[in-house]
Amino acid sequence: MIYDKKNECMSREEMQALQLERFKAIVKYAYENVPFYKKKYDEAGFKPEDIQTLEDVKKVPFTVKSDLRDNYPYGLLAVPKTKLTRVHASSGTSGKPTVVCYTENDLELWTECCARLCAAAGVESDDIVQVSFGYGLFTGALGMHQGCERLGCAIIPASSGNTERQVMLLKDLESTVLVCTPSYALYIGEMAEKLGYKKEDFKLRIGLFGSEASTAEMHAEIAKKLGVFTNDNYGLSEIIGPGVSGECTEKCGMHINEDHFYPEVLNPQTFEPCQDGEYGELVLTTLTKEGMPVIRYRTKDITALDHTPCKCGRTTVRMAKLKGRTDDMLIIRGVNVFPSQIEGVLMNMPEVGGQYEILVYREGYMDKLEVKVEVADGTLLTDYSELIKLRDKIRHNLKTVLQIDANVKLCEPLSLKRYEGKSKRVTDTRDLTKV
Ligand code: DLL
Repeated sequence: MIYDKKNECMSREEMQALQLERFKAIVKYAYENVPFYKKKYDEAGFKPEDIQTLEDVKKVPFTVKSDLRDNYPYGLLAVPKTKLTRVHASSGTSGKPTVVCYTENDLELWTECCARLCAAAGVESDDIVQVSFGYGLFTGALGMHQGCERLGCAIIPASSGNTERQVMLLKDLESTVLVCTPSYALYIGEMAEKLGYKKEDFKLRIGLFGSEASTAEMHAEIAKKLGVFTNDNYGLSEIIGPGVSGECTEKCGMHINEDHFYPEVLNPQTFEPCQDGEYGELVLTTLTKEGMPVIRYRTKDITALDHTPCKCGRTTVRMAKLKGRTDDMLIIRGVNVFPSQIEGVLMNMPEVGGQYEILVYREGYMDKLEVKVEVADGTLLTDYSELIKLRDKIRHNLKTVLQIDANVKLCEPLSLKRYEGKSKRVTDTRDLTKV
């Protein structure tokens, strides 16, 4: 079902005209209402009137994560605090969280954008939706909750954690849609198996997964365990939360709600726009947000755009599954390695399970890569020669894709750490300040 035909199926000309009109307005609005933008633009010699065409967008200075942190908590508001109706925050790895604020209009916009992506994944009003994201400051749970509620679904606000109970709820409450991170879905699937359930014991039909990178191979693994049609959807707190983009049932990229979020994919070195299909850094502008407009935000997420027509009938541009982030790309002995490449190799091998850990460390002056992965069948651990054979096969497959040697460690099933939210699979102990 196309939730909002008028806005999801415009011609390119109509969309560009709308984007230009909104871009001009939001830049002017931010300049006039947020001292941070006024100062930044004045210093750069940029004036809102400099934007006459969409080409001119490149003249606008970028906004980066530290701008949000430096203006903690309310420094980027374009409205008085009294006009706010919700505040969320992203956890961040160190120090203070990044605070994001919504007015009533922003909440309405957010709900509509999430409703669009849930409908695109096939969610319908009869569905029973189990939201297993952590409720709280994190935008994932409430954002998707609101979107599915708007479609008329019954919502089970399960929150994350207590995985045995998640399985019980799935079964007893006959949930048809599961909302969580892909890594948590995999864990729930494993728990269901451990408790003796088969996928046929559940009524699940759709998995709405997002908030962290996942490969097509991982989706296939989840589909096998839980019997769901898996959907990938993307967003970030700084921009709005979930609802920026999501896959339709064709699964050929995530449709961006580009009437509200203007996307650019730029070469991270030159900042020149990438061609369709060429990977670069996603830069997003909120075109309609009122409480906290964010202009040309460098997401650090790496993706590529696709303007070719989609079979679903939506005309909105699609972004490829994320390849990773510019800051999670590992440079190992000079070679660029994305954790998603390692995941792709492992998930293609039925002999290993879905969980893995990546360790990068330095021995003397030499970078080392270690990949820990669980064997799918625990009995293999007693057969030394089979184990060596499997280890060498994984090493070979990794080398083919990564071009570097990895030390592979095989572990018992269910022995690696599981995550109830975003997973953390990479540990890099190198001190990169010392070369
Ligand atoms: O994770 C918002 C969200 C919640 C999106 C639920 C989808 C579903 P943050 O916690 O601010 O917001 O994290 C944003 O997570 O910049 C990406 O690096 C990563 N990310 C989000 N969705 C995806 C995805 C939410 N589908 C950061 N694939 C972003 C890969 C994703 N990475």
